[in-house]
Amino acid sequence: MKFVSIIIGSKSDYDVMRECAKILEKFSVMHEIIISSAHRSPDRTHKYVQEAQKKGAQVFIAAAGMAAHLAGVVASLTTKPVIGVPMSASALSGMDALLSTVQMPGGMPVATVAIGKAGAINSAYLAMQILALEDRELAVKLQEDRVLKAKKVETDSVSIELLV
Ligand code: RP5
Repeated sequence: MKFVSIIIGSKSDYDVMRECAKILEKFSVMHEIIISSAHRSPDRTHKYVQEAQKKGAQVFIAAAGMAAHLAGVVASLTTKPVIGVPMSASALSGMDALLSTVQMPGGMPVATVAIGKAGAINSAYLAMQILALEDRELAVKLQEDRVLKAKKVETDSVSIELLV
């Protein structure tokens, strides 16, 4: 069973990362979401990544805030693509997590998306774009979504042009 694995560092990340799961649900892409921390539960994180790979995880999405090492740790445990989502969870508004997530050493990539909600959403889209390389049906759905987005720009524009 092929699926997308979403790992969040804390329950406090859930509300934002729900946005990621919602997009995957909308496109009927199989996924699972668990809480596991690079710092607070390192053994659980290691065990989970190994088991998820065996179960069929194709892409990992790892979201964490503050000194966010979760995505990097996941990347160290798998050669599947890892997408990191920096959470805004401290006085630094996610800049800490952004730098911790994006600044991986050469040869250990984490595809890092934007801080917070936009990143959560884009992590789902990026995961689907990776899956769509070998899934024609999903590729067509993503293309149709782009067409709808472009149409929405036009209808939104018309709605405000009429107000002038
Ligand atoms: C990180 O620390 C988590 O991913 C979360 O974003 C942040 C704060 O965690 P809590 O103290 O809210 O559990 O590990």
